[in-house]
Amino acid sequence: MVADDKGLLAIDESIGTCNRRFAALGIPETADRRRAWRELIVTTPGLGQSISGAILCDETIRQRTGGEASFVSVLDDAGILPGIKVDAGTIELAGHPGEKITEGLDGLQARLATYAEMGARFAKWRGVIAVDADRPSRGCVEANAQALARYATICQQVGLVPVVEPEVLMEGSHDLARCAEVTEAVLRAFFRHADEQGVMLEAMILKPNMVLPGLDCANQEDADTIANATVNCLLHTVPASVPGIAFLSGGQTGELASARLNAMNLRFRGRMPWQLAFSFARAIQQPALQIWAGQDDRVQAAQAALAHRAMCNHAARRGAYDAAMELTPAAASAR
Ligand code: 5MM
Repeated sequence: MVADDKGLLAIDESIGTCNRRFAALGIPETADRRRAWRELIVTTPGLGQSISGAILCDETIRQRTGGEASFVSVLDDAGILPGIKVDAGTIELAGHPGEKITEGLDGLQARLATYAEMGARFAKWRGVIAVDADRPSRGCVEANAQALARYATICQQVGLVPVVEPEVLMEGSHDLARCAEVTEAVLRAFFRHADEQGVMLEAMILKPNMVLPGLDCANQEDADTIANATVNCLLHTVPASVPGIAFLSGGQTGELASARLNAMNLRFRGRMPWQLAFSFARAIQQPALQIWAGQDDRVQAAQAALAHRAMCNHAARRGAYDAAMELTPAAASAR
C-alpha cells in the first residue's frame, strides 16, 4: 500500500458528503451522478502509476461502470488495491458537548467478511477530534483511540489491513504548537490502546492529519516549518514497526498538500523508520471535480487533472515535487 512511492486515493465520501460537494458545483445529487463521478475516477488512464489503493464507500463498492464492470474489477485490472470505509459516521459523544465519537463496531466483523468477499483488501475508519481552548477532552481522545484500536484488531482478524485515521481537525484559530500537542496526545492514546487490544503494528497503515495551524490562525507557517513539526510529532509517537503513514489532506489545497508532503520527504530522507505517503480525497479530487461539474463531455479533461494531482503526490513521496509541475498542460486545464 505504500510501496513504489505510491499512495492511496480516498473516494469514500459518504452519500451526504459527496452530495454536499456536488451541490456546491450544481451537480445533481443522484446515485447516477455519484456513480458517474466514481467511474470517471477509477477509469482514469495511468492512475495505477501513482495510486496503490482506492478507498471506496458502501455505495461505490456495489456499483458498476456503464460497461457493467464492477468498480472492484476495474481497480484490480489497474493494479490498484480496493479498500472500503467501514465506519458508520460520527455522532455527538455523550457527556462531551461539541465532541464526536465514531460508530460502527457492532456487527463489524460480519460486515468486514462480506466486504472481503466482495474484493476489499483493506479497510478504513476515521475518528474526529475538534480543537479549541477546552477541547479535546481526555474522554473524547480515549474513546476514539479505543474505537480505532478495536476496529484495527477486528480487521486483522478477518485478514484486512486497517487504515487507522485519527483526524485532528483544521477548523479553529489554534496555532501550530497546539495542533502538535493535540496530535501527539491522540497518537499516544491510539498506540496505547493498540497495544492493549493486540493490534499488529506491522500490518496497519496510520492515516493522520499533518500538524498544521488552524484555518483561522493568523500565523500560517511555511512548508518547511510544517514538515518539521509534523515529522517530529510522528517520530515522538509512531512506533518504527508501523510500515506506513499516509496523510489525509483535511481541506488543504492540492498544491499545499503536495508541497508539505514533499518537504517532509526531502528534509527527513533516510531519517524516518516508516514510509511517508498520502491518502488524500479533496487534495486529489477537487480540481477534477470542478472541471467535470457533472458534464459527460468533460470526462477526459477531468481525468487528466486527477492523474496530474496523483502524479504530483507520487513525486512528493520522493521529494521530487516542484511548484513548476503545476504549470504543465494537464495542470493548466485544471485551473
Ligand atoms: C478527512 O477525510 C478523509 C480524507 O479526505 P481529505 O483528504 O479530503 O481530508 C476521507 O477519507 C474521509 O474520511 C471520507 O471522505 C469519508 O468522509 P465521510 O465523513 O463522508 O464519511
